[in-house]
Amino acid sequence: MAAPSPRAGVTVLSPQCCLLALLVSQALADLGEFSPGQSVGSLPVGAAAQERRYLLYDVNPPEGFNLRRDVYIRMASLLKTLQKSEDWVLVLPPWGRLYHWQSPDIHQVRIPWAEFFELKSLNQNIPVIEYEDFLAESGGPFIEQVYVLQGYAEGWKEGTWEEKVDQRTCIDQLMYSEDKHGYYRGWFWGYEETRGLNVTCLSVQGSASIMANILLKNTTARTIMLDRAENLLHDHYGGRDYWNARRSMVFAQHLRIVGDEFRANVLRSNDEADKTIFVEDWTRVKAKPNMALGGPYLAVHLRRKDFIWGHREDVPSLRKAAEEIHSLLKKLKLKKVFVATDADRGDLEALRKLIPEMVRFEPTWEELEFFKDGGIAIIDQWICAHARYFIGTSVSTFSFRIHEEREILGFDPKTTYNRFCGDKEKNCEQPTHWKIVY
Ligand SMILES: Nc1nc2c(ncn2[C@@H]2O[C@H](COP(=O)(O)OP(=O)(O)O)[C@@H](O)[C@H]2O)c(=O)[nH]1
Ligand SMILES: [Mg+2]
Repeated sequence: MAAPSPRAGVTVLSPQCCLLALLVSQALADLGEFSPGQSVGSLPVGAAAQERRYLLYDVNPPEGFNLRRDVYIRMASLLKTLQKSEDWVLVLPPWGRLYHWQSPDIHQVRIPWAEFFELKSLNQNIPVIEYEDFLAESGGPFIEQVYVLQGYAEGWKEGTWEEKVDQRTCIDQLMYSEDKHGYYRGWFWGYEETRGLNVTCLSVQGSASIMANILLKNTTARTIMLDRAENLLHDHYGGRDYWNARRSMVFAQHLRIVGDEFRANVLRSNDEADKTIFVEDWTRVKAKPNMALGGPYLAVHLRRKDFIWGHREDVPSLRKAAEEIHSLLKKLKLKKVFVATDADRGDLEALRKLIPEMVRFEPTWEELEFFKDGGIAIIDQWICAHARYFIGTSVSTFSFRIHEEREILGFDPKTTYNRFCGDKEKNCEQPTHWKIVY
């Protein structure tokens, strides 16, 4: 659907449109440019009042679903830091246009977070709202300040790591362009009517919370977007805040239900027998070590596609993976293997021949249309998270998120932090165990 252009809006002389135009130009006149020396104290009275401020963000387009989930955790830390000084809320970037979401004929853009995660659970960690609620609440499709985050053109000097942020000229070609009215247009999650009022490039080096000073002191904008937010690092990877944010990312109930039904019907797996009781309120969960048993099946995540195109040494051939699966089934005295994979049709046929007993979650077209590629990926992850034993693919964030889910459920780390080795890989180092900090 094409959004009406502002030009069309101005030529149609309805009273509402003119009032809006007036308000917008007023708002524009009130806005200051980014100036590093500007402090809240020097602003006109009222501008820095205790009004709610909105933090928006986006990630480099080629990044997949599971790295994006990681960037959310970094933004949650920043929001926590901001909240110590002012009332801030994180606006959840709608999902869409992801490279891996290739199912044809399904409209996969402007997807709200509630389709994948429980908003109530997220809100128990930090205040969050969906983008559409932001539009309603903030009164219009304008983002006052867009900061495009980038590294430093000169890189960093060896041995002198310091955390810093500086306004710099943009290194890459800007993905925003100014329209006739001086508004910035670009990719705002498929909301074509959204525009930025200011776009500035910032070179950043450090953890997410280094942005706090800029947001609190160097700008009075109430709505601020950090684009390319993956340039910021974790405040403290694996620390308490990290895990609180991670634990708050509870999968949406409708996806859990489908995963649980599949577990029950196809894998004879249920929470009571598996000792994986799900508690709705994550703040009250504290898994005892090695508490979970898991369902009577082996789960594997076989990442293919772009992971094999580069002939990576740490990714196995299907034959090697099948050998490993059979040897694990024997060792673990299990009969069933659940396979989560992004393999193409050819690879799937080959897999079926190599592992005839393999079980997969294969959605009907209706299910795919309803849950979308992101939902199917979550159902796969949920089923993998409940298995007696899991083995994943080297440095896949899809596999990493399964590790975390199993950690939350209280599995013995030996049954979780495993990965396939490449056919000729010499030092097949296994994934790191990240223990929950409660
Ligand atoms: N349903 C499903 N999708 C997968 C699986 N493996 C990969 N994908 C898709 O491919 C994407 C991989 O990108 P990403 O999430 O960034 O993980 P990474 O690239 O493996 O680190 C996922 O988000 C899914 O869309 C799988 O086992 N099941
Ligand atoms: Mg990826």
